[in-house]
Amino acid sequence: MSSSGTRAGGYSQVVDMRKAYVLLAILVLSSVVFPTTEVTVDDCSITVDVKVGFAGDGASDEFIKKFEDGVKKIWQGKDFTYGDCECPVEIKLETKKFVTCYQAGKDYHCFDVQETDGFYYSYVRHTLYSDRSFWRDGKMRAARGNVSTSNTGNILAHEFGHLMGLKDEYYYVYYYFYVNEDGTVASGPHAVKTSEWNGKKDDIQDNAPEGAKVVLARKKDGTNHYVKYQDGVPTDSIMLNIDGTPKAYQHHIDAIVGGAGIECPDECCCGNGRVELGKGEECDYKASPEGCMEGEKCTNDCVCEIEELPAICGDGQIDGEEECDYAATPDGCPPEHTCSPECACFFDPPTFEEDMDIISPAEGAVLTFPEPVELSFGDPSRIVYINYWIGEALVYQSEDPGYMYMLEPEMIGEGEHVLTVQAFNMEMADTNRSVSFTVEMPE
Ligand SMILES: [Ca+2]
Ligand SMILES: [Ca+2]
Ligand SMILES: [Zn+2]
Repeated sequence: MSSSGTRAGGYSQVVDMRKAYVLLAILVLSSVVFPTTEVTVDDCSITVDVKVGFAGDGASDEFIKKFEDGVKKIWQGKDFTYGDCECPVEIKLETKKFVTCYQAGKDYHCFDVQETDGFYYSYVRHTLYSDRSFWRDGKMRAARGNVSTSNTGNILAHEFGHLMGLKDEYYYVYYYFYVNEDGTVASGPHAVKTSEWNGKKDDIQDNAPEGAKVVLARKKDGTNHYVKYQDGVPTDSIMLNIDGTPKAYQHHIDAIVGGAGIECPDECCCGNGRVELGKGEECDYKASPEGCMEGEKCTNDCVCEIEELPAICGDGQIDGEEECDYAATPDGCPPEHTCSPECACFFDPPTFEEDMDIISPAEGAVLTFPEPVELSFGDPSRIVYINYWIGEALVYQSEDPGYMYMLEPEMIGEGEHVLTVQAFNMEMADTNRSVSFTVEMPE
């Protein structure tokens, strides 16, 4: 499989009973947290955090860099997604150097790295190959492994796959024939998985034709098993083949994230470009068509809403972004503001000419007692002084704020009169208001 004579290999763990009890005790004690590999979902993003330690002669910074580069090439920056909603999946690696893997404890997976130029089997010793689940609440317990400095980046990326719970996608098989006593072959080649050989050995022997015996096919190197690839897996899958340019595939991500029991939340489906009515969506704003009825629009929350027509300035309706509409009554602006042709309010105080009114005396009033003239000003600061006229006579000039003037019936005399109030501004422009009144003298 590998031209360098190095193979990424699985490993079946064999422990004696005493060790098994120790292992069980450790598992019970550490069943709360297994933080070496952890899969978490935050909002709609899924992260796989893997913590890997290195110990041994070959655990140099240079080797760790090679490991990181191998992982990067195969597993990182790949736009992986998970689930119907296609939540983005990111794989992160944290590395640390230890004196021994014992020191790495439960917090890190750990590889013993051998310094060598030659042949070396790399493997991960893991509960992966037992029936017991290695995931607890999206967390995995620490695995131990062996690698060497002669391993390629691809091999290291393959072993890294095991640290995320992936199994090998190749397996070893025995090929055997039934051979007659005279040496002639009684059957074509048969195959059985290496792991099954011991259990089936007797059956295979029993099924031999009378007088025939089982002969194992032998490879040139003297071993008698061959590598088989798992059906349906692409031949350049990293968990199957470490030669050439292997890749990580979607089925790996499904196995990692799904195996850890993580789900991509249904609400994450909004915006993935597919309308998913069963996942709380009425529509999807990235889909085409969006899935709404005519005249409706899909919101960012994937709900259909009646599409707002653009506001038209001057149509007499204040709508949309319009502050006001100059053709509407009222136009929608606050007092002393006017609606512009662009339907925005602007400050528009009354002009000087519009600025004054006589409130009292009222038109046609009858005066018998002294009465003050009451004026109103929109903006008194515009007025500098005021002249009061009775008929043609200037009777009073006021510069005081308030501009008070008292009408005295006795001084004015009986009969009809016209009061004219003449206001001047700073530019000496003037405006005036008049009112008619009658004076009646008390008897
Ligand atoms: Ca969707
Ligand atoms: Ca309008
Ligand atoms: Zn492997």
